[in-house]
Amino acid sequence: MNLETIGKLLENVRKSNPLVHNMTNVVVTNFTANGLLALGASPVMAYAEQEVADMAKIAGALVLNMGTLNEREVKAMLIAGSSANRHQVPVLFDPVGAGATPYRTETAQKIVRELTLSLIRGNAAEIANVIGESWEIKGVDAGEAGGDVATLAKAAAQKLNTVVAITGKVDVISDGSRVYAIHNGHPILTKVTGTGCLLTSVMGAFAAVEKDVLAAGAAALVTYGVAAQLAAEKAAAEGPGSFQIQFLNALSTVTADDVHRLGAIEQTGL
Ligand code: ATP
Ligand code: TZP
Ligand code: MG
Ligand code: MG
Repeated sequence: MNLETIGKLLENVRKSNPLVHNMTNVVVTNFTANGLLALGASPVMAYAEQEVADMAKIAGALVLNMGTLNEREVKAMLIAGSSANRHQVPVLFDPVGAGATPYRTETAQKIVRELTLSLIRGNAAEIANVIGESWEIKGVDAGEAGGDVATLAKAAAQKLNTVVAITGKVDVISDGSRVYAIHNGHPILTKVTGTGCLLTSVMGAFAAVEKDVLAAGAAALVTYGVAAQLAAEKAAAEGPGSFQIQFLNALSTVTADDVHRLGAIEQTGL
């Protein structure tokens, strides 16, 4: 995985304009659609159990996000996910708040049990709770308790037989054998709600154009972090409101050249 390949994948997303079917939460819906549009993908949100199987099968990727889950939506997610699985459409999962309540933890574990997932992205606490390990979580935000996130990502990828990304100050991504660490991003991302959720959908856009899900996921993490750095240069001092606008702008203008200049990815020794 090198920065040239990542730049090419970014250009492929823009050229292909992939349709990304999102079943996401009420907090981040508009931000997610705008972020995908800015990047060069084509977002659609669809939830009705009568149509999700049809939408998922024509999409380049399906993104399931349980941020504001309810029984009707979980049922529809399983219908959409099994349609995507039947039609070889990659399914990505964001287990928002897994571990915060028993209902969230049980639902996340049901989704990983019943669907074949290409990628799961969350904070460390969410990923730990999906695989049945306890890790402090406060609402939907990662707790303070530390731990080795690279080891956790690799173990979770092996246990769930999928690519696992854990984000935070440093992002890690593993397919169960290789582990990459990405040192991009900016702390002000934590002051805008939905930056994790949008990232999972951006990973969906990359997975739609690249079958190697580890490469697609790593490329999305680097591109997203570099865009955040460019936006922060312009707006971090003004605060999260200005940053959010500049971040959407940066997703639409970030280039392969920026990725080459600022991207920071390494394969870990694990
Ligand atoms: P949480 O609820 O714990 O904030 P999340 O789902 O919002 O999780 P994040 O882990 O915040 O997801 O990841 C979203 C983006 O923010 C990623 O690109 C990540 O690299 C970046 N990020 C998060 N924390 C930092 C930080 N301290 N410094 C730099 N980038 C960060
Ligand atoms: N509550 C339920 S979903 C949600 C909140 C605040 C959004 C979480 O978004 P992110 O991307 O995990 O910060
Ligand atoms: Mg965050
Ligand atoms: Mg999140």
